[in-house]
Amino acid sequence: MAAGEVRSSSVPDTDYDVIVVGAGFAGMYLLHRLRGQGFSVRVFEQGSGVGGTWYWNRYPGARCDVESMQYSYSFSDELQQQWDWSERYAPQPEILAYANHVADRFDLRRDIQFDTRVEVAVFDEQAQRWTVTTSGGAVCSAQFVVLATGCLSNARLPDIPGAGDFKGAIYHTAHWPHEPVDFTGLRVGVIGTGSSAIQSIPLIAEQAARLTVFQRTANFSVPACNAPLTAEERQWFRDNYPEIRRKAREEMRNGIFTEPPVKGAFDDPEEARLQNYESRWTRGGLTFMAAYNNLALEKAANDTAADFIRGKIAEIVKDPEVARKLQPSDHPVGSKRICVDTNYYATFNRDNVELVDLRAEPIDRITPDRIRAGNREFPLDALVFATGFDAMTGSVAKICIKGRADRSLNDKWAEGPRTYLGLMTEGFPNLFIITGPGSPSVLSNMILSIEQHVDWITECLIAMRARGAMCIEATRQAEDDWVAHVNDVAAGTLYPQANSWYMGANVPGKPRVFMPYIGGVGTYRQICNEVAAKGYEGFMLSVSSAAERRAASSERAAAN
Ligand code: N01
Repeated sequence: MAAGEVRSSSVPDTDYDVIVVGAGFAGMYLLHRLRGQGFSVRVFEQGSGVGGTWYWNRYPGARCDVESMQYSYSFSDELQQQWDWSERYAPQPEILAYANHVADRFDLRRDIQFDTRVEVAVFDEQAQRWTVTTSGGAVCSAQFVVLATGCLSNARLPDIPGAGDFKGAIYHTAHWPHEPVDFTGLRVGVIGTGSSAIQSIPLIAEQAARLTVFQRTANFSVPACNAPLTAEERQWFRDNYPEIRRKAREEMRNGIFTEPPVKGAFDDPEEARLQNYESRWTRGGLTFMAAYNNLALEKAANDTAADFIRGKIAEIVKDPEVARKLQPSDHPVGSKRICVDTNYYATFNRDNVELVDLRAEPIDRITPDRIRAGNREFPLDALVFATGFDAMTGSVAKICIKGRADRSLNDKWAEGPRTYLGLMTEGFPNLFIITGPGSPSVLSNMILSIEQHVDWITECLIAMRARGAMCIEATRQAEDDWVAHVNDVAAGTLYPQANSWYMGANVPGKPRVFMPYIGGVGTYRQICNEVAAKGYEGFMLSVSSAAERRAASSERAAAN
C-alpha cells in the first residue's frame, strides 16, 4: 500500500494497547516499562536493528558528544554498574553494542518488528483507538500510539544542481554503509561542517589522497579531549551514580552533570575569565558553555567565549587565511549546537586538505566527476554529504497522521509544531511524542530526557487504566499557553539569532520556530510532575462507560 493512503476502515490484523514507532533508546525503554506494567506493546522499527541514531550514523569518527558514563540508561542500577564504557566518549560501534546488549538483557526483540515503517496512523473517534498501517501493509489497532521517532533521524540531501549526476561514490553521514568505507587514494569532497562533518573530516583526511571541505557556515568546535576511561574513573561514577543522576535531572539545565556556573562572564576580570575558558577548553566537551551563566543570554558575554574560540582557531591553523574562514562570525557561540572534535582545526594544516568557503565561492553545479564552485573545478572520486537532518519534526511528518475530524498533523503543524509539554498535540488524542518539539530534548542529554518522558507516559497510562479512562488529549488552551511559554523563554536567549536546525532554518521552506524548550530539564521535569499531580492539568481525560468499552471490544473481536 502506498505511503499516505489511508485504510482506516480496514479490519485490524492485531490489537495492542500501545504501538510504539521506533526502536532507538526511547522506543526500547518505553517497551520495557510498558511491558512491565502489563500493557500489550508492539514496536515498529524501520531499521534492521535497535539503536536508532546509532544504528544509522556509522560515519568515521561518530561518537556521542555527551560522556558515556552519563549518556547511558539510569533505569537499571545493575546495568549501569555492569556495563564497561571504554572511553570518555564511546565510539558509535560501542554505543550500538550497548543498545543491542540492552535489547538482549531485557528481552526486547520479541515485541519489535524490524524493517517496518509506520506509514499511516488514523484516529477512529468512535472506537477511540488508532488504526496503524505499516509498510508491509499490515493494519493494527491500538489505544495509544507513541512516536519514538527521534529528533535527528530524517537525513537531508540538499537540492544542489546536478547532485543526481555524480558518478562517483556518494554517502550521507546519517546513512553510512554497514561495511567499512576505504577512501585510500581517493579525491573526496565533504559538503557541510556541522557535528557529523567535524567528527569525520579528520579521519577521512588521514585516508584520502585529497580532501576538499565545502563549508557554507563555519561552526564553533571545542576539543573532546577523549581518552580511555580508567577503572578508577568508572568506579567513581558507579559509586556516585545516585547523586550524579539526581543532580543531572534536577539541577543542570542540560541534564549533564558538571560543575554549574555560579557567575556571569563579567564577574571575572579578563585574566581570570581567560583562565576559566582555558581550563574548560583543556578539559574538553560540551560543558565549555557552562563556564558562565550568561553565555546564552547576553551577547557581550557570549562574545568573550566566541573570541576565545576564534583565538584558538588562529593559534591552531597555520595559514591565517584558512583560519579566518574557519572562524565563525555570524552566530553567537552555542546558538547552534556547539561541536566537539578531535583534531578538526589541525586537519586544515595537512597538505592534502583544502577548505572552500561557499559564501565566497558558491557551488555552481555537481557534474559526473566534480564540483564546480566559484570559478574553480574540484575533481572528485567520492562525495560525502554531511548535510544534517530535517530535525525534530521531519520523521513525524513522514507518517500520515490523522487525528480528530480527519485532520492531518502536517496541516496542523504547517506553521510550526504546536504541542503541550512536547508530549501531546491537541486534536490527536492518545498520541504521545517522546522528546518532541516543545520539550528540552535536543538541548539536553537525550537519554535523560527520554527516560523522563517514558516514565511520565507510563505513569499516565497506569493512572488512566486505574480510572477507566479511554482517552487523553491536550486542551487547546493548555497548548496555546505552552507554545507561548516556549517562545517567551527562547526569546530571552541568544538562540533565535542563529540560522540553526533548532529553528528549522536549515530546511528551505520550513517555518522558523525555535522548537525545543530551553527552560532547563529540572524546571521542565517539575512542570510535568505538577501537571500529573494535579490530575493531568491541561489534558482532557474521557471515561467511557463500561458498557461502551465492552461493546467496542466485542465489535473488534467479531471483526477479527
Ligand atoms: O548536521 P548539521 P550534522 N550547501 O545540520 C551544511 C547531532 N550530532 O549531521 O550551517 C552547503 O549540524 C550546513 O551548512 P549551514 C548534533 O546535535 C551529534 O552535522 O546550514 N552546505 C552545515 O554545515 C548536531 O547538531 C553528534 O550553512 C550545506 C551542515 O551541512 C546534529 O546532530 C554527531 C547545505 C549540516 O550540519 C546535526 O549534525 C553528529 C548546502 N546546500 C551529529 N545544506 C555527536 O553526538 C546543509 N549544509 C557528536
